[in-house]
Amino acid sequence: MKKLHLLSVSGGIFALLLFALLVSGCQDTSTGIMPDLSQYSVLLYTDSWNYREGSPDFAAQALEGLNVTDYDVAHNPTELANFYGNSYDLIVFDNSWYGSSVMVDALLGYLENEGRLVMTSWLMAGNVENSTRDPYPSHPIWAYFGYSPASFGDVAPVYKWPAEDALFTFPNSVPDFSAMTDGSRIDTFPGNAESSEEARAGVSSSPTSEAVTIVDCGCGRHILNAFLLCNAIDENNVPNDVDGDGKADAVELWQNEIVAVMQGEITPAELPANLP
Ligand SMILES: [Ca+2]
Repeated sequence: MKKLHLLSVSGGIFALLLFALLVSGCQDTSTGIMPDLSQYSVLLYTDSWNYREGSPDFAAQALEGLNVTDYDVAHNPTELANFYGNSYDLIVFDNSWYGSSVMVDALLGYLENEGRLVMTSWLMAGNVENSTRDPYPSHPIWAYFGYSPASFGDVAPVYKWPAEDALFTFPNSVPDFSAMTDGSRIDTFPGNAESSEEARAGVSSSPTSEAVTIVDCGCGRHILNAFLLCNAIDENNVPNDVDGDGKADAVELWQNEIVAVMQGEITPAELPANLP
């Protein structure tokens, strides 16, 4: 009887250990706190390829996967103008198309109001195709990320620096973006980072303060992807899943970036109205 009892106890301990191992394998809780995002006011701007072609929109999927189901949405500068003057806890800006100078100025004002923002953008190419367009590459908004646009080009791999950084491990384990498909002839904007600490990824396999394509502000409130996350698809529009975990890699990175900027006490900030 005693032996059976010991076997039963050890079996129970083994089951507990197995359960703990499975849980910890699903989510690494040692690198951050999972915020309850359902309580916050969120604005999504998306004009991504995916949205425009009727494919799954990665940023929207990321929000909904984080229990953000009631949020404002704009798909172009005119729709965004409907929300000027509102305050938001978080803005997710998924941009791969033309913008407006008012729109960029409004986002800058939101950052000046200490707003929280995760952004992927094509606006660094604002004056590339037509010299009469606004000079977005020289807009002061980029300095808020500790980033300055330096070049642009076709789709290129994006490597994590370093791979074990919490930005790439919590709550999802995110692979390098090595299988993206060309969405336009201008897809990637390797730039210069003010400091190596703020440079989180780039187009070279080893870290450098140049050729940076993911940069944060060092303030914990905003992150810029200087490449088009909507290109993380194959030629048949199937989302990239380089790490084979069954989840679109772009959704995984959006979620990690959102969770990274939603740590600590959250205060809503105004998206300014009546800009000059
Ligand atoms: Ca994946």
